[in-house]
Amino acid sequence: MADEVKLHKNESIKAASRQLRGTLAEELHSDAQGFGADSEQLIKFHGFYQQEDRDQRHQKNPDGTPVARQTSFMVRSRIPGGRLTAAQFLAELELGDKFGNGTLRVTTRQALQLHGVLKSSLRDTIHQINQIKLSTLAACGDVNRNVMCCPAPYKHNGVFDELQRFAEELADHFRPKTTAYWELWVRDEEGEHQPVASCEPVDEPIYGATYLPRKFKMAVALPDDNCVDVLANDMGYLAIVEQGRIVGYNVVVGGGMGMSPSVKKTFPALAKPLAFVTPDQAIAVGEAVVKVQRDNGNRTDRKQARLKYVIAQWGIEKFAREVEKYYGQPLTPPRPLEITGVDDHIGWHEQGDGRLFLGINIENGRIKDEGKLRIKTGLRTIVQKFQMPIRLTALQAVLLCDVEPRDRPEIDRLLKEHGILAAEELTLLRRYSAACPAWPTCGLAITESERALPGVLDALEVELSRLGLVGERISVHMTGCPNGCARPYTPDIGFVGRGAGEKYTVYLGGNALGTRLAFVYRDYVPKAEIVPVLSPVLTRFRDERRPGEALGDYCARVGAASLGATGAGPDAT
Ligand code: SRM
Ligand code: SF4
Repeated sequence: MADEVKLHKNESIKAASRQLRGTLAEELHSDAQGFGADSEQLIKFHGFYQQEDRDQRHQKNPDGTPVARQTSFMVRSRIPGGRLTAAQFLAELELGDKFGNGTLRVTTRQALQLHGVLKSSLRDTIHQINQIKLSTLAACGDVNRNVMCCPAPYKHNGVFDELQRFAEELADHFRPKTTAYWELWVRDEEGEHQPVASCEPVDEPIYGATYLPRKFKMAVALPDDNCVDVLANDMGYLAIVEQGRIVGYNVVVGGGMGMSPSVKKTFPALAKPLAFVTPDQAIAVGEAVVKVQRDNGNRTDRKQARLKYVIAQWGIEKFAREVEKYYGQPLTPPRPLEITGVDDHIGWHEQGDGRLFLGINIENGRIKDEGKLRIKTGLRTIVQKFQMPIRLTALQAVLLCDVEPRDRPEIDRLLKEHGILAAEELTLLRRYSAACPAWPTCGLAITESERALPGVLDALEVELSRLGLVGERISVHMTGCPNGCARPYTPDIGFVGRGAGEKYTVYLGGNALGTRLAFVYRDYVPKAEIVPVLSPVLTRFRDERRPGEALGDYCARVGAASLGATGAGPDAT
C-alpha cells in the first residue's frame, strides 16, 4: 500500500460530522469556554471562529497575576453583494453592543463581523441574526463563502440590479443544504413549532459528505469597475454588457491570495479566463467548476488545497476539458475582455432614478466610536432617521442608498456632527486603503494591521505632500500575515506582516484595478522604516512617471531591479 494517501485530519472530521453536527449541540451547553479541536473546525461552517483577545495575554491584574485568558468568538454574517436593509444593519450594530465588543466590522468581502462574543451568547447571537433574515451559514468553512458583487445601486439601466440578483442566486445555489444549521441556531429552542426532520441526512448535491477540500470564493464584477477584486477569487464572473443588457459573463478561475513564505509551493494567483457563458448557463458551468475542485482539490495538504493549485498543476486547457465533462457540453471560449476601471463609490452619487447614494469611508471597516470620530453613533442616527438600505463595499465602506435629494443636507450635517469625513476631506490614499483585523483577535496575526495602517498612512501622507503627490490615487493594503485577507498582493503598495517586532514585507507594482500581482520590494522592514524605504521610489515616480501614470504602473514598468528591490522574501509572482 505504498501509494496510500493520508488525508488531512479535517477530512475525517467533516466525514464523521453527520453533515456538520459533530458534538456542537452538546458542547454549546457545556461549561467550557470554547469548543474542542474537532469542533473548532466545524464551527467555521456555521459562520464563527474561536478566538481570544491576544492583548490580554500580557495584561496583569492589580496584584500582578496574569489576567485569566478568555475564549471568545468572531461571528460573520454572510451578505451576498453586501446588500442589507436598514433594520438588518441596525440590528447588527445592536448585536455588537449586546453580545460583542461594541464594534461591528465591514469585511473585505462585503460581510459583517462581530468580535468578542462569548460562548454563552452564541446561540442568541446567531439566532437573532437569522431572525433578521441574515445568515452565518457558510460565511466560513470549506464551502462557497460570501458572494461578492459590485454594490453600486445604479438604476439607469437594469445591469446593477441584475448583477445583484445573480450574486444572490449564486449564494443560494451553493449554500450547504444540511439542516444542522437550522437545528442548532434557527429553530425555536424547544423546536416545538417545527417538524423534527432534523438529524436525517439530506442530499448535499454539490458538496457531498466531505464538502470542498478548502474554502471557495466567488465574485461578480463589471470590467469597467472591478471594485470587488474579481481576479482574487477562486471563480469570478465578469459581465459582458451590450446595449445596456448583460449578454453573458466571462468566467475566470483560480484566483487566491493566501500563501506561506516557508512553503515554497504556495503562491498568490490571479484568476484566468476559462469560458464565456450566457446568463442561463452561468450557474451550471459554475457548478461544474466547483465539482471539479471538489473531486480534484488536494485533500491531504490544506496549504495546497485551493483551486489555484489544481489549475497550476493541470494548466487551464486541461482544467477546461475537465469542466466540460462535468457540464456535459463544450465550453465557449472566453471573449476578449479587459478590466479597465475601479471605483470605491465614496461620496455622493446620483443613482439614476432621481435618488442619491452616499459612500462613507470606514477606516479599515471598523464601525466604532473613538474620540471625536463617532462612526457607530453617526451611522446609527442616520439610518434610524432615514431607514435607507445599506450596501457594503470590498474596500470596507458603507453605502447609504435610495436617499431623497432633500435629505442630503441633514445627512451631511449629521456626518459632520459625528466627526465623519466627507469624500473631499479624504485623500485617495485613505479611500483606497484597507487592512485586515490582525491583532488582537486574529490567531494567525504576526504583526498589527488594522491598528497599524492609520499611522503608516499618516506618515505616507506627509511624504506624499512633501513630494507634491498628495492627490494621487495610490492603493495601499496591509495584512498582519501572508494569508492576504486584505488582498495585499495586488494594489500599488502592499504591506504584509512578516516578523516579530512589527516587520513587514513591502510589495510594489500592483494596481488599484487588481489586475497585476506585485513584486517584493523589501522584506522584514520595521514599521518605522516603511516610509523611509519607500521615499526613493516615490521620488523617482514623481520625476520619471509618464503623464497620468499610476505608482504601481510606474513600478511595474521600470521593474523591481531598477527600483533596487532586494528580491528576497516571498514573491507573489
Ligand atoms: Fe481571511 C483566515 C479575516 C478575507 C485569506 N481570515 C482568516 C481568519 C478567519 C483567521 C483564522 O483562520 O483564524 C481571520 C479572522 C480575523 C478576525 O479576527 O476577524 C480572517 N479574511 C478575514 C477578513 C475579516 C479580513 C478583513 O479585513 O475584512 C475577511 C473576511 C471576508 C469575508 O467576509 O468572508 C477575510 N481572507 C480574506 C481574503 C480576501 C478575499 O477573500 O477577497 C483572503 C485572500 C483571498 C484568498 O482566499 O485567497 C483571505 N483568510 C485567508 C487565509 C488564507 C487562505 C489560503 O488559501 O491560504 C486564511 C487562513 C486559512 O484559511 O488557513 C484566512
Ligand atoms: Fe489574520 Fe493574517 Fe488574515 Fe490578517 S491576513 S486577518 S493576520 S489571517
